[in-house]
This record gives sequence, C-alpha cells and structure tokens, in this order.
Amino acid sequence: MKKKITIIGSTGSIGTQALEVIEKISDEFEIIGLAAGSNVDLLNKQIEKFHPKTVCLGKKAEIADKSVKVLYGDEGLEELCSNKENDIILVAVSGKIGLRPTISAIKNGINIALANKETLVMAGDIVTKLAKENNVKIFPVDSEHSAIHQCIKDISQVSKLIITASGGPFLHKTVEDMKNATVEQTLKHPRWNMGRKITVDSATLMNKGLEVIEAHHLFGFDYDNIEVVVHPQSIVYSAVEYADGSVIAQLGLPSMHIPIQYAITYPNRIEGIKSKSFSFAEIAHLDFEKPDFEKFPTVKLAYQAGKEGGSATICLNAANEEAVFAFLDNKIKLFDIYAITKKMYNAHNIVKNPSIDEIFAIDEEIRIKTRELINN
Ligand code: MN3
Repeated sequence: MKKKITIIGSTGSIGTQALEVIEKISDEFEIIGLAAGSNVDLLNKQIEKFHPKTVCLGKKAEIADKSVKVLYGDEGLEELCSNKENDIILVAVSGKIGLRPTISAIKNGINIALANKETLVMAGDIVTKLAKENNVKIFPVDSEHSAIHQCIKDISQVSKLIITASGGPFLHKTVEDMKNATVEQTLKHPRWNMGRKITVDSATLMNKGLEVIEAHHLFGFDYDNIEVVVHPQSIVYSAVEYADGSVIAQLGLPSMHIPIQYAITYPNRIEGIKSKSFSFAEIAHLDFEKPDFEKFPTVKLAYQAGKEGGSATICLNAANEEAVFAFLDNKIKLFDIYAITKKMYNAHNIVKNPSIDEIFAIDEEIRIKTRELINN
C-alpha cells in the first residue's frame, strides 16, 4: 500500500524538491493534499502531475482541475492537516503559519516531516509534549537534524550533538566587510540555494542558532551538550559523539534530496534521486574550525535564549526576522540585524510556559515593537 502524504508549502524551495523526490519514488507515495501560498500557476501544474484530492491556497483563486476540493487560508490549512487519511504530513512552509496546522496534525495522530523552523523555535515545549502524548513521530527534514537523526541508534548513549555550519559568504571576510555588506553579497551563499530570509540568517549564523534550539527540542539535549562547528565544504551534514568518545557523522554531497527523502521513508533507504556516487578521494580534504563569536554573535544570543526558555526564543525569532526583512529592504545594515535583535531581547520580559495563543500574541507584539525601533 502506498503511503499517503500531504505537503504544505508545496511551491516553496523544500516543497518543490520534495515533489522531485516523490516523483522518483511514486510507487511508495500517494499525494492526497497540497498547500501553497500564492503561486497558483505552479500549484495548478503540481495538481496536474500529482492529482491530490484536496488543496489549500492562501487566498481565493482559480484552480484549473474542478475535481479537486479547494480550501483557503489558515482554517483550510488546519482542515487539510487534520485529515486522518494521511500517514505523514510534510510541513515545508516557512514562518509561524506552520505552527497551528502542525499541531492539528499531531493531535490527529499523524506523523510529521518537519522543515518549518518556527514550530520548534516558537513552541518546542508544547509541540514535543503533544507529539509524545499522541504517539506521533517528528522526522527532521533540515540537513543537520536529519544527520543527527541518522547517526543516533540509542539516544541514551549519545553524549553530544555536533551541528555543522557552512559559515556562509562572510566566513573568511573581516568584520569590516560584513559591516559594509550589500544585500546582494549577503544573498550569495557558497553552498546552498535557499529562500532569501534563511540565506541572510546563514550569513549572520542566526540560522545555526535557531538550529541549536530546534536540536534541543527534537533530541531533548541540554544546550551545553550541543556544539556548533564551522565546516565550509558542507560534506559532513552533522555528527554525534557517544559516551565512549566515538563520533559518528553523516556525510553526503550537498543536496536536500537525501534529508527530505529520509524524513518520509524512514527507516527505509531507497534509491530515489541518486546524484553521483560519493568519493572521499575527490573531496580530498574536509576543514573544520570554531565559530568566531565576535563576527557571529547571533549564535551566542540564540544559546542564551534557548537556555532562558519560555518566550525568549519567540522574541529572538520575531525580532531577528523583522530585522532581516528591514535589511532586505535596504533599511538597515547587516550588522544592525544583531544589534536590533539584541536590543529587543534585552527589553523582553520572559513569559514562562506560554500557551499557543500567548505565543502568537508575543510574536506579534515583538514584531510591532521591532518595526517601531527600525523606523525610528
Ligand atoms: Mn540547516
């Protein structure tokens, strides 16, 4: 029997790559739902190819195939993700819009392939508790967390998680270069082709900070036992250290196809989209270095927020995102992103154990205040 899957965020970077994966292993999967924000043309093409029964769109628009049930907006997304027919839902939307549908899926006992950062950064405690209560598995799609997931056999014997970071376009540039960086230079990521917001986060290393917070929630590790190491080649996706000192790493040529596929086919490995075979000899050498916290202070701030817990990570995420948008609009400089995030963070009164409604309210409040700070 084919596994039934729904993809939310099907027209985005991860969503389109997931469909490439599923097209290749179509004997294993049936797509029963797709959701997209506003790219109706691409969604229509995806419907033609994959024949989902239900789709969801951000707002009203014409869907060519009249046999498809069409839902809209946040409510539609929640309905799509509550459908118990699903064996797994791939959450590939970016932003807080991914949070409520993920919770709906978990409450309905549906396993999650998670590519949405905000779910764990904003509501990690609630989401992991709900998953446990409903016996739901959360399979990470992000390459670093996928690697850790692949390296762990018995989690009780693992002593440390080691997350690799490519270091982004400014790794070997000076602080001065970073201060004067243009949007164009910042968006030139050396290894990965991703959306604009995450590419800026990769340049400041905030992306790595957020991944540390996600790893804490996904694997239940203390922040002191999660380490970030810079690895410019992005061949070692990430690693774990066992109690006896043995380190197991997962390696591959940089491609999102492997982590996406593993999240939906776990525990099976099937051929799928195989790029060329891995060659240690061709790669020849792998470099590693400590992250420079002076150049990339965001990582330290993320650790601090993670350790403080409660609403601290909501504040970090919201202030950073608003600052990144302002940078992309040429309103502020690259280094201002950290300065603004830090200022907002220091002014924030942490709320312990916020509810989902409180999480959204805090997120909104921080965003408004951050925009005010930027505009003054
Ligand atoms: Mn990543």
